[in-house]
Amino acid sequence: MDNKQIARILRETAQLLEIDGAIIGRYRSYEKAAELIDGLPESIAQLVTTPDKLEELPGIGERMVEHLQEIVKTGDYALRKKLLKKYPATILDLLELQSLGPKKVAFLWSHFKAGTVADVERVAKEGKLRDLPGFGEKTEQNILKAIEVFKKSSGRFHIDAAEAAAAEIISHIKKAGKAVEEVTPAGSLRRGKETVGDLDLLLTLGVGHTGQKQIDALAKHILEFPGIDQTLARGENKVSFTLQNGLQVDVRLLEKESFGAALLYFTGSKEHNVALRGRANDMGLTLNEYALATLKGEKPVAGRTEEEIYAKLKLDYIPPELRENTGEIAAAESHKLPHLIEWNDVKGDLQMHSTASDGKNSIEEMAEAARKLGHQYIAITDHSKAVTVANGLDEKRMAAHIRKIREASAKGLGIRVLAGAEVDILKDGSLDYSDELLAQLDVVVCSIHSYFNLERAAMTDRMMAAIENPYTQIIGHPTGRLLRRRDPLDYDMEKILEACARHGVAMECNSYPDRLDLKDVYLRMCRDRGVKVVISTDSHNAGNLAFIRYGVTMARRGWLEKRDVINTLPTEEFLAALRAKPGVSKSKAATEKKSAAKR
Ligand code: DGT
Ligand code: CA
Ligand code: CA
Ligand code: ZN
Repeated sequence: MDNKQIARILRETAQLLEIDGAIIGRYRSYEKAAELIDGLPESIAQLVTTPDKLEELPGIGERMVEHLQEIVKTGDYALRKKLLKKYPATILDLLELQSLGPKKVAFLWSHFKAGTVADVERVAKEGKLRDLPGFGEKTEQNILKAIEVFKKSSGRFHIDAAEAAAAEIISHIKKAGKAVEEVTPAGSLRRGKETVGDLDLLLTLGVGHTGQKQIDALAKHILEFPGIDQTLARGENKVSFTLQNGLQVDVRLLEKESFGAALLYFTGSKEHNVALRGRANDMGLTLNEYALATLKGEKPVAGRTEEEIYAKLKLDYIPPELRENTGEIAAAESHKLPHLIEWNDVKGDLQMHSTASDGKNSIEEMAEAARKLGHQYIAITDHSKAVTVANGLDEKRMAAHIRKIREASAKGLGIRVLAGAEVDILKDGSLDYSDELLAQLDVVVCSIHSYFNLERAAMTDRMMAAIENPYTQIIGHPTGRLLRRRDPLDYDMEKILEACARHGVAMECNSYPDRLDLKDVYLRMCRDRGVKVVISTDSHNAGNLAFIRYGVTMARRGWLEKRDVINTLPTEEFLAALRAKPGVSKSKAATEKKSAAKR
């Protein structure tokens, strides 16, 4: 069991307890433990064997140690199971809807026995929610809106959840030993899509293990994976099942000779495959999941590796992230594919929160974790005062916080810590801090956290005003989307990117798995229009810093190269590449910052 799963069990227990009307202290302890464990680098499954060490962690007491031992040992938690007898598991879906918290969910359950999204939709459509205490007509509308978003994306899974599930299944399958040569994820996960509909795994059989009896034994082993909810199919060379969270998994068992052709086929996308097949046909060849072969006589010409198939099709190798039939085939033909950014190209992380606002770790802890990841610099960017729910800092607190960050950086933590803030873009597009305070910051990230539903024209004006503000350097999570939960803000992206290019404002590629904002198409527009991009994590704990990989994957899907992303530059060059603030020449800014760091 990995930390993510343990955290999920704890979080669900907390949510169910809260729905059940438990007192706050009771569910908060589960919630806190979940948050901690989610971001913990050490494995809980290991730590439970040394309870004393486990108890040293903040907020983990003797009782929680026992709970964790139970979870690691049994793979579940008795209290959670008991609560799931009382409430349907689908009640947890309701909490995913924006504008529904545990109190309201409990209320809906006790009044209408509404335990699924469909139930809630029905009572909302019947107009039964508007007169309830604490609801009102606006809430009813918002709930219906949230249900639309949920329905559009239901059945899809965040990339981190899909990746974690794949890793576990692969590790189980590999216990079969020599029967298995390799297991490789294909499909949308391999292409790095932000959400995944189902998992496609390709298994190559070990040499001498390709007999039907051996394959049957292997299929049986695969279906013993403990996380399986239902077995869907068990064919000659395919097994399909669902996991407890509803994710479907298809495992295809293949011989090595056709691995390349199968990998190409099952990686997709479908549109890329169709285009490749057309090209093959034009060349007198045929391409399927077994091989590339001659049209006449079906003599195989390639199949073991993707590289050899692309080469035979007279194409450069196309990285999976680009396989969407959006120009990659023409580019591969003319040797014009981008040299995509890689994750170790990134040298810093420019959005993260500390305990000063809604983060879980101190400045020093964030710095240490970032240093371990190999970063040369980070910016601590706590929230500004408008975001009261996230304990945003007023001007006085922020000024003190800036001093604290500079002191921490001066301590020599082995990494440069820049003083930043995530400054709210208010309804009218003005920023949440005075120019005087903004001038003191090294890094100014500006984001929208309120009034998500302005009309397109008003939202475009609001963004324009923020970009035209001379202190704005980076736009944080630019479209505000939450995958599976909230639609992107509606504004004229073309106009906004043109303004960013003109003013030297960078767009953030936010690596947080439920944001991944900007999306690939917009990142590619940034590249084509010369808009600078910054890849950041928006971390709320030290463990989140590793999310940077997902941002890099999105950047790759957006065809970005190292030179398109300014936080691939070393510290001073990065600072020089940020938009210079008024009255501060770039070279002067760099020297000032240098001496500030030395102080
Ligand atoms: P997903 O699961 O919705 O996130 O997206 P994919 O891309 O993983 O799609 P999936 O699981 O339906 O199929 C995996 C790959 O198999 C897909 O990317 C391309 C290939 N494939 C599936 N069905 C077809 C088809 O009808 N024609 C072609 N050419 N390829 C297909
Ligand atoms: Ca798939
Ligand atoms: Ca599939
Ligand atoms: Zn934010």
